[in-house]
Amino acid sequence: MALKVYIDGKLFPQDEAKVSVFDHGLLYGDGVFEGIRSYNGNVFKLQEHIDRLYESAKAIALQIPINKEEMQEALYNTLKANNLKDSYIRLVVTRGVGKLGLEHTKCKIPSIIIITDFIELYPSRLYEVGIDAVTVRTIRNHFEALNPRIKCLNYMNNILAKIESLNAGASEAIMLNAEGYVAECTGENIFIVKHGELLTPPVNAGILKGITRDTVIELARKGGINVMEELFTRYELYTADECFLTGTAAEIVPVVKIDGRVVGNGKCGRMTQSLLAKYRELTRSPETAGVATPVTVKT
Ligand code: PXG
Repeated sequence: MALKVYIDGKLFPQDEAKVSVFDHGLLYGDGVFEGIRSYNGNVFKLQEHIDRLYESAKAIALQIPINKEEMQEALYNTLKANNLKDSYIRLVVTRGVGKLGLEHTKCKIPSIIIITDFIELYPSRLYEVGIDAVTVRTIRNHFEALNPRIKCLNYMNNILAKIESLNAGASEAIMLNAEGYVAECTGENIFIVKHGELLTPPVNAGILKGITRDTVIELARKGGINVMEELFTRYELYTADECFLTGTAAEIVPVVKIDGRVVGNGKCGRMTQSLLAKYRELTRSPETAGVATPVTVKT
C-alpha cells in the first residue's frame, strides 16, 4: 500500500506528494526539520522534538503557520492514515514558495510536510561489532556562521564530512569544530568512556542538542554514572576505553576504531552495552515510551 504523505493539511499518496520547484526549501535549503521515531505506536520524546522544531524555526525567523498542538494532531493523523506502529517520522517545514532570490520575505506561506515511513533498522550485528570512524578535515559549521543547534534543511556540511569518511573506507565521520575540539558526527552525537565516566562535548562546542544525547545523559546519571559535558580533542578519542554515537535513527552505536586506533578492546564496551539495553527498555516499554498515539493502529 502506498504511503500517505501530509502536505499543508492534506494527505497525498506518496507518488502525488509533491512540492513546488520554487519552494525555498529546495532552492536554498531554507527550512527546518525533525527526525522522530515511534515505537509500538508511542512517539518517543514527541514534545522535545516539537519544541526543537519550533525553536529551529524561530532561529531562522520562520513562523510555522500552525501551533504545536495542531502539529501534534497532524502527525498523529498521518501515522493513523498509514497504520504505522514502528515508524520513522520526518517533520519538515520549508520557507515555502517564493521568487528566485534569497529574501525570505518573498515567501508568504511556509509549507509543512509530514512523512511517516517504515523504519529501516540498522543491521543488528552493527551493535555488537561496532563501526569504524575517522576524523575528517571538514569542520562542523561554525556557530557564528550557521549554528548546529538549528536543525535546518541544509545538510551539506554533514554530507561533505560523510563523503570524506566513506572515501577513507570508514562508515562514519567525526567532525571537529573550528578550534579543533571534537564536535559530533554527521547525524549523531558522540560520547566517550574513560575510567568509568562518560564524556560528551558541550552544546557550545557547536553541535546539535540531540534528544537521544539528552536521554542517554539522563539514563547514565540515574544509573550513578558521572557524565561530563566538556571539550576534548582527538587525543581523548584515541585513548578512550569506549566510544559510541547517539541519534534517533541509530539509537546507540558502538565505535570500535577511530583513525586506525582500536578503541578499548575493539568490541562494544560494557557501558555502551548497558546504556543501549536501558535505552531500548525505555523506548519500548509503554509506561516510559512517551506519548501514546491516541488512535488505534494495526500491528
Ligand atoms: N547531530 C546531528 C547533526 C544530527 O542530524 C543528531 C546529532 C542526533 O540528534 P537526535 O535528536 O536524533 O538524538 C542528529 C540527528 C535524517 C535524520 O532523516 C537525521 C537525524 C535524526 C533522525 C533522522 O536524516 N539527525
